[in-house]
Amino acid sequence: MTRLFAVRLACTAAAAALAGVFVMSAVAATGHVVPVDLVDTSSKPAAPGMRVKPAAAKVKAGDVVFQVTNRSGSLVHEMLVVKLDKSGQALPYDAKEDKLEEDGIKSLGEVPELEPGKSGVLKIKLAPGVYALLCNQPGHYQAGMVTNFTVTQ
Ligand SMILES: [Cu+2]
Repeated sequence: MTRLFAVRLACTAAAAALAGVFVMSAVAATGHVVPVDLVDTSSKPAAPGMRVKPAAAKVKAGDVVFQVTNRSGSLVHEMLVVKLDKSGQALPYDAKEDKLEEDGIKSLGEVPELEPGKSGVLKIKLAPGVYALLCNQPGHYQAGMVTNFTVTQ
């Protein structure tokens, strides 16, 4: 009786371990996961300004899964992925609209407007190069809501 119970426990543990392995490989197959926080002065804790904060600044080429969360207490934010020709490249700005000209930038995908506290996912295939992760809500890019993101071989 005691022995049988022990065997059953061992089987359960093995099944759980196997399930764990399957979950891990499923994640690996769908790409590198990069959590991204969108923050500003109304976030808790408060950020010094509007920022795009990826958990990693670089990732290997291939499928990338951006898990984007708007951590603002009051503002709508979004995240666009824009291919840059080189790091620090100036992007075409529409001063009237107070935002980047979306026709003039190579946006490869986005998590559109997120209300405070909301999250969204963008799955995208990225080749090696330099990218900008940015928010193009009016005024936000100028306020510093952009960061470089590097994709390596
Ligand atoms: Cu924003």
